[in-house]
Amino acid sequence: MPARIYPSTAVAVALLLLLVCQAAADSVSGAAPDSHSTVASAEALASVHRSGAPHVLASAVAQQAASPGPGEHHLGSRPRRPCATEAGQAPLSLSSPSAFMASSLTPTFWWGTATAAYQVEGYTTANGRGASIWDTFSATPGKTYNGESGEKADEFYKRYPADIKLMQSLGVRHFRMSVAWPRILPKGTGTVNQAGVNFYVTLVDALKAADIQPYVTLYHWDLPQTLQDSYGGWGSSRIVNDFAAYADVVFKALGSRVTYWTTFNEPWSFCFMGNANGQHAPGLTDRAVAWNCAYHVLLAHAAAVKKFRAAVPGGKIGMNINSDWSEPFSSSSQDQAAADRKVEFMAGIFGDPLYLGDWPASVKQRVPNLPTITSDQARDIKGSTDYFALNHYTTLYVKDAPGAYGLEGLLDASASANGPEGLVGPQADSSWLYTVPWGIRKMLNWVNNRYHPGEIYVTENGCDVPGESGLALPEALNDTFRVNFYQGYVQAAAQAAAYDGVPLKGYFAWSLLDNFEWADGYAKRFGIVYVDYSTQARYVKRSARYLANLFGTVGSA
Ligand code: PNW
Repeated sequence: MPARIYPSTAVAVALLLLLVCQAAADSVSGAAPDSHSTVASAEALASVHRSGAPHVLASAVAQQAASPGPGEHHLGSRPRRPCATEAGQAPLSLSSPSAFMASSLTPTFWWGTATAAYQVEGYTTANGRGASIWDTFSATPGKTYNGESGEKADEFYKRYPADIKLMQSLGVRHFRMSVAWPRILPKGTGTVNQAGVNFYVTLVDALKAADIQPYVTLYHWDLPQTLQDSYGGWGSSRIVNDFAAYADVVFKALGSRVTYWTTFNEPWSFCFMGNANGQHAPGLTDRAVAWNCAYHVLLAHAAAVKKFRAAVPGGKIGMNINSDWSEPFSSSSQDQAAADRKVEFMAGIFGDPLYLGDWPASVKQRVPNLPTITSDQARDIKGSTDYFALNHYTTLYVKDAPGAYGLEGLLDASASANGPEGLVGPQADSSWLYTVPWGIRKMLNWVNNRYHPGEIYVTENGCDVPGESGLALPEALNDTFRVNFYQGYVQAAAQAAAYDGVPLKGYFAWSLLDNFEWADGYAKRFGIVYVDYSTQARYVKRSARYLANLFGTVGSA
């Protein structure tokens, strides 16, 4: 672990809150043309708190999370400055906020941006890379928007030196990236492609030379096609040893350079969207395969972690678990139980085995032919992560609905963005994404109270902006919707840490660059940096400058 981690979480969190407030104040008080919408958002957030909505809670845990922290109920009802007392701390000098951030906050909290290999690298046939299931899926008519693929993406494979400079200019100190399995082992197993290994060694060294710590995910969805073809990929137990062998190659190549790792990005997404509703690669529609995938992911994780302990002493490893927050539609015990169940069917599918040693009881009761986690397997799986990595975007209202199915199977619950008081929050460009800052606070509390993981990192959070792809460049760069999203979510996450005792250690914005958004192709833009795909030019959006301010360096681009 790098030396700049944290003597005191409490102090770091208080400083984080102070900084979020300060950055908000900066964006409001500066000459920024988006000041009105930033103010508007702060007021919208305040009205949620004022109205007490949502006042129906999933559990005692959530009740604790929902209780206002000191000063919180004042949000928006008074000028933004000064904010120091919101963290319960004596006011600090804010005469030089940038220096304050750089010297006090940055050293104690991880600010980062996140990407994934297939979404940014391009050069999908260069230097011996084999085909992945996403190359095949994208090339299948009707599977992705306009038939788009990651063939070019952001050309990060060649352009990473300039992108690293860009990150430096934004004060980014941590960079979440993934390794493409088919670059390392073009056929999934067997002969190592040294050119692929060299690419990641060079990239990691370049990041470190720029004082940016790489945070490496081994699998962000680009399975070598040969493994899908030969035995059905994640549907087969044969994947377990193949993944562990691949992981070991990467641990040996990068283990002396990288401290923080994750095995899998969002297994819920790739198992269920890839195998149950077929919207992602490999495009299957068989729930039984999706549950086998989840099971094999857990076994493959445990097998890889065994290799990790031997190859990377002192390293830390986790799994990026994604979950929406589920807010009960009403205060009835049935709706509360339904909301609990919905989170158990998302975060709990992986979180429960990793921290508690078995599937959630609600899952065991409902999923037919659920693979059994044996006591031997549980011994390896339970306790195999060093920290909790949460990917979180949105919240839905959940009602008890006996007989109702979700993507995972029988849930006896239904979910909707429509709550008792209207829409849960402003809708982003993606139909599944609504801006709901209070949801991240509740989600963090759920994770902390159920698993007590000791350290929690938010490893993805961000949004696309309604209509952004249709906007002219100047309008796209003035992304106040995204500024408001980040402001709300970072503030709510900081409240979870400061008021609820959540051990939040870092935050990664998804994403550094507009990139290949899977089935949505290039139509959805999640970047804090705009990419003109016809020229590959990068343009810093307002949200990047907002985050740069948070990250400790006032952005100037
Ligand atoms: C995550 N959904 O994917 C992934 O980790 C990223 O690669 C992706 O770009 C990002 O979130 C934004 O979508 C998701 O439909 C894909 O609910 C789809 C969903 C959620 C997350």
